[in-house]
Amino acid sequence: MNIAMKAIAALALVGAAMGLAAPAAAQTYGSVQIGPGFTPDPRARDLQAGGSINASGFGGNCVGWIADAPDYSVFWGGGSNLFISSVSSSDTTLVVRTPAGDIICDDDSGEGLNPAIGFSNATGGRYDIWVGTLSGGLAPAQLRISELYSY
Ligand SMILES: [Ca+2]
Repeated sequence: MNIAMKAIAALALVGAAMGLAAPAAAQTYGSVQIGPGFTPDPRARDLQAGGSINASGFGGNCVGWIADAPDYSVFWGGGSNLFISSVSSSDTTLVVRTPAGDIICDDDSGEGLNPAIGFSNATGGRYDIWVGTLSGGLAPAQLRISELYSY
């Protein structure tokens, strides 16, 4: 795993209303409500990455294929650092909608071809997360939510 803050992704703020599912859409793989000091760290969720939406349509550095509904949501208590990573033997990507509605994407900022997005002093609220596959199709991946590390 990387040292905390090492892999903070370049941010691509693409705007809120980019056609992603409405905030009320149910997450395919659930959600968690956590805050600074949460245990266990990381929270891990196995899922199938990928979907029928081309994330490059969101602009910026967004790439990969994602589902319509969010895969997972984190309801963050606010403060401290928040790292969102996907660990997979496939080349996966991340799309995250912040509590402010900004869309942030990453491809390979984690270990190997894993995507990782880090928020310093993360704003409290809801983070909707999509895990994509760079080349399309579905692939098993493990989403990891951490206050300490990217993966
Ligand atoms: Ca990747």
